[in-house]
Amino acid sequence: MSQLTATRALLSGNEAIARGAWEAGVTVATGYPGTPSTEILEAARAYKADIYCEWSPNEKVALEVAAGASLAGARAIVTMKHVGLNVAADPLMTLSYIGTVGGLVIVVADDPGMHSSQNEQDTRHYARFAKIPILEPSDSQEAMDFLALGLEISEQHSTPVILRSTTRVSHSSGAVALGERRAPPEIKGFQKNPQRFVPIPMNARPMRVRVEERMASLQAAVDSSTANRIEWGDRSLGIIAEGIAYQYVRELAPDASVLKVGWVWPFPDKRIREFARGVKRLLVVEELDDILEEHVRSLGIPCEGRRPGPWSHREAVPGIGELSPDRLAPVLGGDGGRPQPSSPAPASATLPARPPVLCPACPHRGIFYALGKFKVVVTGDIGCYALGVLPPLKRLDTILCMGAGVSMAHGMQVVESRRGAPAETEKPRDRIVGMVGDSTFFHSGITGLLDIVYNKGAAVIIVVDNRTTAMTGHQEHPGTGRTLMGEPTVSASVEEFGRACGMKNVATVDPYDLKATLETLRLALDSNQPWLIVSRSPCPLYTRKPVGPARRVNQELCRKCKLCLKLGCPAIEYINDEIRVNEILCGGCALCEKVCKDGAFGMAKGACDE
Ligand SMILES: Cc1ncc(C[n+]2csc(CCOP(=O)(O)OP(=O)(O)O)c2C)c(N)n1
Repeated sequence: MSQLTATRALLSGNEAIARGAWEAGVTVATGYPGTPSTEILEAARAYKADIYCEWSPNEKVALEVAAGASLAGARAIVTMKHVGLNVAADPLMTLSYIGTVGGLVIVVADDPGMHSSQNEQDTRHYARFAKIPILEPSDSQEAMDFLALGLEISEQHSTPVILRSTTRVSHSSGAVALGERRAPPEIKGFQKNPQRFVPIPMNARPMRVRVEERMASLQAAVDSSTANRIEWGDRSLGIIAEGIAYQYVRELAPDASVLKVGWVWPFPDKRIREFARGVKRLLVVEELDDILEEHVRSLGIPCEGRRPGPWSHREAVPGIGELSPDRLAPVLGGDGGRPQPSSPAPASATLPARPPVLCPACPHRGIFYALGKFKVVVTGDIGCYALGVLPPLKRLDTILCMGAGVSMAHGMQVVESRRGAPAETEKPRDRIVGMVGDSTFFHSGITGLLDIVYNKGAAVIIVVDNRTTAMTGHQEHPGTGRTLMGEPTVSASVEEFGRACGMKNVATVDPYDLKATLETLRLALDSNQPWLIVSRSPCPLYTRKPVGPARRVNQELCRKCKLCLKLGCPAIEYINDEIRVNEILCGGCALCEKVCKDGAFGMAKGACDE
């Protein structure tokens, strides 16, 4: 956190949310990592004297833990990325019925443009679906203020509240006014009340009615909330905008009248009507889906946005990807009067595209290379190892969602076994392999494994265990032996989980030991049985230690067969018809040495120096 003054600081949206939680008296903060939400809990850890923080194994558990804390009377937050809310959707839908005691805010960070996500989702749908309020900040200050507002709404209306951030708000920094921690409301502990907290059908039916009554009181509250404000200007154009889109609108159309919507659902109908009455033409600018726009139309108010309105002569607001001033300029008429940049095009516009690659010395490379020696279909998953889909490795065939690497393998293998043995004229069939990371295994891989064993499947499951959640920046998980609070704890064993599921064939390999890895894979793939193979070696970026000394190519021995290039290691360069190792990048995993048939690779300091 960089201080501006004693009471103001420059904070990212995520840091501001963490600070807001501390100031608002939150005592429990849970979550599961996922870009762009991850830094919230990492920043909350700075307040661990006051806030208990945990990485839960997945988002469903995280929400349930926060719900328990809320029912016990504490203020709580839970953080996740947009797809995490799919995982937590089950508790969410019924928590809406049960409601909250201590304020509970579910912070969900959407990723328009899919900077680091497998899909684009608009979390606002969930608010409507679960019939709970959603707030959307436009900058760091609002991220902090809305967190506190969300807790208040949650307590006043006994409802969980969603705070929707987006990549741009979460990761941009802005000045924030700092305050002191306000004493949290008295925590009374859980007060038994089955009619309220136990939604068996006879209780759930009245709860369902109360949800609608709550909707009515929320509707009244949103209409008077200061989170939604009208900024009157030139009345020939009125723009309804929310989230980061508000900032772009203000930049491009500084003179226009704007209705800034911060409490997005229930919709602020009164404000919308008042605003629409005061302007000639109405435009709705929102990122991702046209939720507000559709609602404005449903009120009988003509507007334009994603769809053209009666006055439309401009381009539509883009509905796919992240908005930006550049993308919105044609919608608002040219450059909106903003000064043209005098500086040259940003470097990103002139640099050649570089596909993402596994880091040098990444342990995942060994298992991918070894898998390339077999005829397999690999149902992959999400994590650093997803990069194994790209050339030259090209070893992943599917990705769906976290955990699906295990379960989809089972589904495919069931079909394969029902197809029977291939005819003599047919090529041998591919064996089905599922691959997940260690964090993913604990997140949602275990149940899939249980399914395979229980239902007599025969897929080979590989857990690529690099001892951390690498993809999102090295967070702890149940297998790492440390908590988010920085304390040592038990380290859950993938192998023991496998055996507990009933898996008989469990093996552990070192992915840098290609020979042993190949032997184990052969054993597993030649059998007709299910296997659990744990490919274990820590991520060198996490340990911050090279695996071994850097390698160098002896040019006299190298016959340029280019086999080493098949490793896809960024440290191995092919320049001017010469294969070289970039010793600054090399992490010393020696896989190149192991795949080279000419013995051309050796330690940089030693064998090939002469
Ligand atoms: C439901 C859901 N939650 C969170 C994420 C963000 N995410 C992507 S992969 C991943 C875990 C990666 O860790 P691991 O499985 O150990 O593989 P590694 O990156 O270390 O290779 C996370 C948290 C996501 N994509 N989906």
